[in-house]
Amino acid sequence: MATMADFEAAAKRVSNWGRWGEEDEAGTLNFITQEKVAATAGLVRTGKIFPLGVEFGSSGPQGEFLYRQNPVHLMTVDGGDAEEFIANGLAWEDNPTAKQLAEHLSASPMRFNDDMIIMPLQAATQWDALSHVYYNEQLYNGFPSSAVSSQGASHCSIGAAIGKGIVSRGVLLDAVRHRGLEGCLDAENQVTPEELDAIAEAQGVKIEPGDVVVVHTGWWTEFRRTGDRNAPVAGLNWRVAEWLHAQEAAAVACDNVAVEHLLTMDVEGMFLPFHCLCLRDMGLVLGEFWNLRELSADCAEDGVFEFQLVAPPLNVTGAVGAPVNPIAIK
Ligand code: UVW
Repeated sequence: MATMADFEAAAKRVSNWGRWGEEDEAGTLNFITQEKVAATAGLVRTGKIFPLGVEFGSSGPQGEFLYRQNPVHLMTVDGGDAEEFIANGLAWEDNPTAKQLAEHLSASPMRFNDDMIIMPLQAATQWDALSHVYYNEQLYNGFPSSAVSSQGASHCSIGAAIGKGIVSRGVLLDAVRHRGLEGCLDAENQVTPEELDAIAEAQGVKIEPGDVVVVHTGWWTEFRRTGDRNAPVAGLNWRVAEWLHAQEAAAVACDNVAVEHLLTMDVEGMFLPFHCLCLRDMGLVLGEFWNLRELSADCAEDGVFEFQLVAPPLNVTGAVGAPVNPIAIK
């Protein structure tokens, strides 16, 4: 097992604090330049679209921990309400605007439906903002952890990512197919930097600065097959943070719960070391619960592992993470 001294040395090596200025809150998304975005247009060759967002609903992946639940979706209005309202009036009769609405509805066949959703922003397909995870009371770029209060994050919220798109070249590294598996990676067997190099070489693809690295672990496919929310998570080894730093990647995303491997403590005294290095030291956002099944099948078929990735997070004020429906376009 790695020691805290190993972790601290790695943190120093990958640190991007000050790299884009003292006030920077966008971190490695700064690698996505205007030229980089323009070049993604050339990656669209067939017009095939792969929505990578999973469904936000009651059968989602949450539930094992009380602090995160699956979305609760409620209807607040449906067409039948109008009939009831027109027929019985109720308290809306006291409100002139509502009264006018009732008159319009009764004079017209038009009806409408409205709904609302209650959910943790981390419920399903999401980006972790840079304020999501920290240690030693500091966020990315040295902002104090007190920047996150009951009012939300005043620094390093998901809003810092909004201005950057997120649009870039996405590259799929398919650990499942590389290991010759059909389903999910063996949870004991972490994805290492060396394996990512081997996958990239075997796929004939090279990671370039500003890329969003997307790693297929098969977890989502396994979850849909078994419904087991607690299925052991195979993911990236903590040392992959240094690998991403060396590639100058803009972000990383996986089809699993936490991007990183969750089964064991790999650094003595530090839980979620990959999160800590990526979010807090490098300033690199993490994408979780991405559905890579169809994209993986298509990439295996045509041998093209790069695509235009369009993945803007929902712009929630002060949020430490946000839902996203990423689209890969080939
Ligand atoms: C934690 O659970 C802390 O992080 P994540 O949702 O990013 O896996």
